[in-house]
Amino acid sequence: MTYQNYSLKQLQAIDAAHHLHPFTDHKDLRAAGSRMITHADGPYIYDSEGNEILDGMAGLWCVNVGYGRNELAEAAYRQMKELPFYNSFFRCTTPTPVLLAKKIAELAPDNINQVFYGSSGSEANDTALRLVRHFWALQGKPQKNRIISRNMAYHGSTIAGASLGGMGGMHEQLGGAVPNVVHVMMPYAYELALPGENDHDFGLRAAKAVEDAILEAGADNVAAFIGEPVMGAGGVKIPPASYWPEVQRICRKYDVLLMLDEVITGYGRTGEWFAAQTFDLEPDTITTAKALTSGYQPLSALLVGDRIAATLVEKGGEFYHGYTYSGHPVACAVGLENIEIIQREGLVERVKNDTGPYFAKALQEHLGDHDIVGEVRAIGLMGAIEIVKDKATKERFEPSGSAAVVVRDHAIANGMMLRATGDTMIMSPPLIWTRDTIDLACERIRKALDLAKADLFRSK
Ligand code: PXG
Repeated sequence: MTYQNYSLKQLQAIDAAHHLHPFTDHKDLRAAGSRMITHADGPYIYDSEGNEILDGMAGLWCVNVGYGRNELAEAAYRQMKELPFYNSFFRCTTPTPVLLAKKIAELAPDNINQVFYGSSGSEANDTALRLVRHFWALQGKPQKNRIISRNMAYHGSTIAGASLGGMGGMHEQLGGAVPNVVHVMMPYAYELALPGENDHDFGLRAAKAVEDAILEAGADNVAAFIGEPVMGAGGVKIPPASYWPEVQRICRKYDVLLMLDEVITGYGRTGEWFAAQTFDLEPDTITTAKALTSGYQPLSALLVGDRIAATLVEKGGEFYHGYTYSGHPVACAVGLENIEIIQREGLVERVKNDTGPYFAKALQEHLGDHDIVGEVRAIGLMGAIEIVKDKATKERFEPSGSAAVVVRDHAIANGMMLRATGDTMIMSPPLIWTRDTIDLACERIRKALDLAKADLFRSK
């Protein structure tokens, strides 16, 4: 590649002329020009101007083993030379998706032993939606096809993903969502708990919203409930401990399938291989992608529970669904190597026993008392910082969503990549972060908060 022959200005001009970006206001982008990330190593990314930035988002919630892993490049290279592609249709397959499926089944909750591949989380959720509806049709209940999801859920950006998700702006642009998906309240105590309501009771009330939606439709018409164990793009919303056990109880009571979307939480982020294990759940499906390859290759795996898988085999008949790249041998070779790295380096245990608890404590101690911080919360290596104008009343800066962008821009300028969503800063660093990296991150974020505070109150 010869991008080094181009100046930043030239690359930006070509970008503007030819490249439409995901989730971007292109008018804004033209005015600002894009930031060009050119290389990365360990926990750091570097831009075309040579700035070193600590990557608090692991790329986009995915680079769990950090950057610059030669083993992953070599696994891809070896597989490309031996067999760059063959499909898994028509009674064929190749060895790497087979071995990766076995590996994932060993790590997954006990009731899960099968895997269906795609290339993205959105594709995997499309598979999940079709599969649960197909399951009920095979059971002789084709009308049992309603899906219950939640407001502010993010399940991807294909039409199925956006329909399952609960993002209003995305629905408006869909021109017709997939029918029979409904959304209930999210378990977000910071904003939705009633005055005097404790976390436990709030969690039960949020779970009750799922039961109400089942009763409203009639259990015979509800296929499944889908949820991210911890809502990610919606703002790292960690549910109260009472929420998931109650949701699972309700699903079982009404024979509604439980679908977890672990595209963000899968492969160690919460201190277990899957957040299903963190919350002690036995879901019927688990959607995974991102950290399955640490983002080094596009790959998703829908983990399919025994009940659904057994029905496919018993009832037979073709499931008319799949992608050219389902089980792509190169992506799966990288996935296998990635999981081996996570195992070899004990990264899941490290998050659970060391860096996860340290991260939660550090955010609390270094940032929790800041004047424009309403709340910090963390689970594993996933964290959120609520930005407020007034700590006591939780009043936000106007207009909504603007303050977090100010914090983010100061953070990046000070060598810290954070993501802003609404009025919340969110973090999802690589699992290779050490206590020292966490301290450095807190230092840089504190500085960004100080600078943002000065800006935000000056402009009032
Ligand atoms: N489910 C969840 C829970 C996700 O977080 C997807 C599905 C879709 O995955 P793909 O691979 O199709 O993008 C995601 C993706 C953000 C952001 O801004 C988050 C995602 C994607 C893009 C941006 O936080 N999550």
